[in-house]
Amino acid sequence: MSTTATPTAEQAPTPTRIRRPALLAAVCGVIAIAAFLAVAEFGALLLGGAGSPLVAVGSAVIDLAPPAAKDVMVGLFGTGDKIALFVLMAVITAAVSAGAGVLERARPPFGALVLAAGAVLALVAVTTRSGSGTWDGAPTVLGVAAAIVVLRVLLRRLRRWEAAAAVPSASPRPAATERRAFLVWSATAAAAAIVLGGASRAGTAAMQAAAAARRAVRLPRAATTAPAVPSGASLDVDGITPYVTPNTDFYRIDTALRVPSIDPADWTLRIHGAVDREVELTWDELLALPLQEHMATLSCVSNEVGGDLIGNALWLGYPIRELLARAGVQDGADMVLSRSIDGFSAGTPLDVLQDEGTAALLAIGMNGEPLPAEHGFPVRMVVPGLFGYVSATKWVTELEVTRFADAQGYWTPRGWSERGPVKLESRIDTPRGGTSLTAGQQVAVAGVAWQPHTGVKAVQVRFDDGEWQDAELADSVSADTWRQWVLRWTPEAGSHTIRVRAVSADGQVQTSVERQPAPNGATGWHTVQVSAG
Ligand SMILES: Nc1nc2c(c(=O)[nH]1)N[C@H]1C(S)=C(S)[C@@H](COP(=O)(O)O)O[C@H]1N2
Ligand SMILES: [Mo]
Repeated sequence: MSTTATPTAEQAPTPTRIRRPALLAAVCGVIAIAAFLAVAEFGALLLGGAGSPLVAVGSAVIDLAPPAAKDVMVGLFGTGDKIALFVLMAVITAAVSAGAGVLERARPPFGALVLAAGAVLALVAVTTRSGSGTWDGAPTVLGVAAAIVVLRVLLRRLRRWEAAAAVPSASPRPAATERRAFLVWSATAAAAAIVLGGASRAGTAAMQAAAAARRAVRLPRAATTAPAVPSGASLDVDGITPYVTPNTDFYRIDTALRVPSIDPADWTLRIHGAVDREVELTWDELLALPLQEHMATLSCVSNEVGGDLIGNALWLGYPIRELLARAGVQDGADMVLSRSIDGFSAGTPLDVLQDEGTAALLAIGMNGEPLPAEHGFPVRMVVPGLFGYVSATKWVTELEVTRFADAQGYWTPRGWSERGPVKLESRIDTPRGGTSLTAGQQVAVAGVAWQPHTGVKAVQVRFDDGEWQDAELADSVSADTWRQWVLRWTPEAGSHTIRVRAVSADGQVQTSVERQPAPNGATGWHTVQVSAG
């Protein structure tokens, strides 16, 4: 072994010189913009397809382009002009972001500022689109934040590599290690952006396809139509909840981060478990069955006393009882676990679903329209008298006949009761709490009361510590819906407490006991404070 060797010189790696650091910085800029697009498209997907800066900027460019430019584009590319526009935009964006990368390496934070300036332009395009919503700017903001983080992280790796390559001894790690770290970070960021962006775009496309499929649906006529809503079901009182809730105002509760997109052509319902024969039903088969219209009030177990997680709609569907009969339910079963395409499930008592007198529907229509996407398109369940969490599975694809002892719905292991019959409740819609009334001037105290499937036969109102007074009750089409009520009242000067309670058709008086929604529904009297002067 030679003793004259100089170990330090041998161990020091030869500087791995970076030939084109500016080019690498440009690549970092392009990866950053890919991260921008990926995060923004993902955000747009979560917003239900709204707020995509890609789409908004494209549209803005089309709108703002002078006619001459349009003529040139159409002349050059014909009907491919839109695609050509996107390609052109992509080239320009890539060039600008490459420039931002180069600038950020040379003069931080000016590269990041270029990205931010681009995002501001995108934001203007997104927020000035007709019909844009409050949150539509969020994807762009999140996207540019991601882009700046990616750019700065990658350029830091690049600088460390440059430093290690230039002065090997000054670096704690050899240049080859820094080089590998830079490449791994860049490749990971690029791959993540491509995967997230691609999946998000595909998701948006699927959603738009489902929306188009929904628009193409023509609901069949019901074999059994619901009775017309009598005019007496709606009281003429300002501020009272309408008897039928318009779809756009109907409360929405679900665990879906993103509304499932289902093309009805691909939808099937599988009925299995403790049955004699499995049944599989397609959309076309469902539409060909004799459908039934039924109005029913749906409510959420999480509704607080006085809350608005409740709505009343005309549903169109097929009785679940008939489908269960077709499958042949076996002895010993007492529950149907319905599953949604997104993993939600509800455990509904079998006897309720089989009951001749309960219009438990596999519904496809809501107030004369196909179900809105967020209310379960193409198919959901509606079971009068049960809270939604144990019965109203949206985007339903599976009914498993089973037993409460063997299976649980989504919310049961999460602290909510296995069974969820709707409780007798009533609500004061008007006057609202805190209202200042005029003493001596008559006002309508009014609202709604419900115990779907049982029905409400009386509503009573109490002012301060006075006697309970019977309110006037509006009509309803059946015991499955809520009823409006009103009591005319002339307040004296001073502050007043108004309480309401309902009496069910079977004679139960709504309890005053105050309970929280968990584990099986809130109780108590809705109370509002008003003043008169
Ligand atoms: N797939 C699915 N269906 C679901 C839910 C859900 O989270 N996922 N929530 C249920 C609950 S808790 C309620 S109250 C009703 C609400 O129906 P709506 O959003 O149409 O008002 O849907 C039920 N069906
Ligand atoms: Mo719910």
